[in-house]
Amino acid sequence: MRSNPRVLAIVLAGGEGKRLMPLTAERAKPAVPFGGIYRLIDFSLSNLVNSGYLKIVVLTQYKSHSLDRHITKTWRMSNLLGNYVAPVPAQQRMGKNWYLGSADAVYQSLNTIEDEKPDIVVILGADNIFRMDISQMVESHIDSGLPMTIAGIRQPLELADQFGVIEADPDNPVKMKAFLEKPTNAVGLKDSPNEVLASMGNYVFNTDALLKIIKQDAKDDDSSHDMGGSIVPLFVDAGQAGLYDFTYNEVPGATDKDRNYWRDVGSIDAFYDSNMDLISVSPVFNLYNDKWPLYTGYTGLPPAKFVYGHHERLGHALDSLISPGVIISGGEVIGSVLSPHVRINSWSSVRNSILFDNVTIGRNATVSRAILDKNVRVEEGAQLGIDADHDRARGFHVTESGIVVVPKNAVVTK
Ligand code: ADQ
Repeated sequence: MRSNPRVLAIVLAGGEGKRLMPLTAERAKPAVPFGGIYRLIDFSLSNLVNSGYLKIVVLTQYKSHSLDRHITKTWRMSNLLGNYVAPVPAQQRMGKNWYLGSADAVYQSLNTIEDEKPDIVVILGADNIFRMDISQMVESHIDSGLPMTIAGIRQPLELADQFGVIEADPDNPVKMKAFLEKPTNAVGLKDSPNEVLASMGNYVFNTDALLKIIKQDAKDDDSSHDMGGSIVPLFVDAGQAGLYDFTYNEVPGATDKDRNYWRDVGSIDAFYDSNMDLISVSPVFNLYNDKWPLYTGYTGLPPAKFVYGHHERLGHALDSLISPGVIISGGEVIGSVLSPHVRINSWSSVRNSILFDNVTIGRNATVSRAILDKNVRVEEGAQLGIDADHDRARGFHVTESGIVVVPKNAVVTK
């Protein structure tokens, strides 16, 4: 392997995100807005670009329109050096079916690898919030001499059934001994019984090994054709799977708190909590790190504006992320994340909530612990997130922990 390998990155962006419904009713999970101005996929793409990997294909599938639009608008790169971020839709090449699983998505798009002829293929998920210098993982991969490497991070034992769970080789910490995809009976780590080592869904492969295994898996009718479920175990069984411990990852400008931040925002509660992580006074994930910028799409918006509103009621926001294009007029916003074009009107109160693009909060309305999808309008005097039974009666989803979610374009009446 040459010291400066040619790397192609593949971002798996076909996830349906069922547990994020209704936020994924009309958009692919990687296109779900996050942190006011971002979409979930911006984190993986920013990590790749900041790591110097500028040849990227994004495999899309389910409800990919807004994702495609976001990628083509935001992630258009200069072609001068042959760099690209290219969305590749399902049914690119082989067979009539949509992708069966993430490994099938790679199989159906093998021509993108064969055309590029990279030495190494990096495969990332598109639904995680983190900062990672992928080149450090690639270096570790090359040093290990193994054909495949997976990134691991410690996670609470009770979440083990949502992740691939890794057992490191006790004699060789950069090698995997065993791997189980979403086990229901996982055992905690020896040195920390309440934690497991989880796969972050990020993989590095030598190209020849990936092509061989993906083609082999495609012929296996019993396979789930999934990266975690099928491909990783094949490497582990052959004693050929490397392990990269995310705690070694050093990203410029990271704080002690957010150095190892990684969240899988698979559920509404996780999505909500992860947004809230951004706004704490000393945030667990710090957006204000210009040494590892997070890129996104909005351009041409006016600054956020705060006005007194009627009868000199002070429009204000505290402990909140307020995007450009927002107008807060005589209402209060506390502990919340507001996307562009949100309007907050007089005597209204928005607390501990997430408002997507173009949400309007009417006068005297109260919103608490809620997620409001794009274009939602809360009518004058309406209450949301105060009485869960009333919220459910109006057809809104309320999570066990009491977060209410209002779908795109809905009107919240009294
Ligand atoms: P999950 O996230 O549950 O677990 P999956 O649903 O396959 O696995 O999603 C992984 C990535 O692939 C996501 O970015 C998703 O959008 C994308 N994806 C899913 N199906 C796809 C398809 N058919 N076509 C294209 N893209 C698709 C995975 C691993 C676990 C690991 C967790 C970490 O399988 O081992 O622990 O990620 O979050």
